[in-house]
Amino acid sequence: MKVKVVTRILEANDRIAEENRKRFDEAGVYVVNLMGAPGAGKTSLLERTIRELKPHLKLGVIEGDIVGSDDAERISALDVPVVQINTGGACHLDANMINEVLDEMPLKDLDLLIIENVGNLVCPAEFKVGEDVKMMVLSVAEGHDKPLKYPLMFRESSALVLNKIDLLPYMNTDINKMRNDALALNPKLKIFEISCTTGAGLDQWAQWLSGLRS
Ligand SMILES: Nc1nc2c(ncn2[C@@H]2O[C@H](COP(=O)(O)OP(=O)(O)OP(=O)(O)O)[C@@H](O)[C@H]2O)c(=O)[nH]1
Ligand SMILES: [Mg+2]
Repeated sequence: MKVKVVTRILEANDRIAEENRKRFDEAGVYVVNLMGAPGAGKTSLLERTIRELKPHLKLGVIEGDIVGSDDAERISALDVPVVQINTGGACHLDANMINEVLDEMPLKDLDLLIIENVGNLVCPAEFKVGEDVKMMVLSVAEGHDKPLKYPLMFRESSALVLNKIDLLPYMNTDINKMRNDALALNPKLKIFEISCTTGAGLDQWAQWLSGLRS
């Protein structure tokens, strides 16, 4: 019985995700669902990415957090359209939450919409929101055991950004193990090693991201 209920919730979510996807396609906007644990560096990556890509692409952002508008304020300072969703306790965004804010986003004017999911290494991977692709940020500070302990998000993502490589000299993290374990879970995963603090690796990431739409 419990399994049946969960299945129905996911089916209802998938139907709304399809609706969202249709609206994104009609508007011609490419949509990324960006996931990762609290503090991995999702908003920092967005700030860096916006600075790199703003001259070439029209970007928009939807921020998902349990409470507060800190992340939306950080993005708003860069002068791109942003909407903050507060889940009020839920540890992930779902398709309905996205559906409810779509009228507030100038979708037709955008090339790329990035949705920053609630900081969590598990739940966001279970819910489609209508995105073209899922991507994730994992910081080296989280430890090299994370891919094997939290496999779903690695399996669901098209790209993995290994962030905070500037901290490697101070950590016992084996970044090669992180990479290899992630690739064992998902051989198609595109992996970028970056530092939002120093800017290392950001060119390559931004170039790849901007090429996805075509
Ligand atoms: N050393 C270092 N710190 C970083 C880097 N990227 C982000 N940080 C710091 O990590 C902290 C968390 O960064 P955020 O970008 O807010 O992380 P987030 O994933 O958006 O966090 P939530 O939205 O709360 O899930 C901040 O203090 C950042 O300055 C990095 O490459 N190196
Ligand atoms: Mg954030």
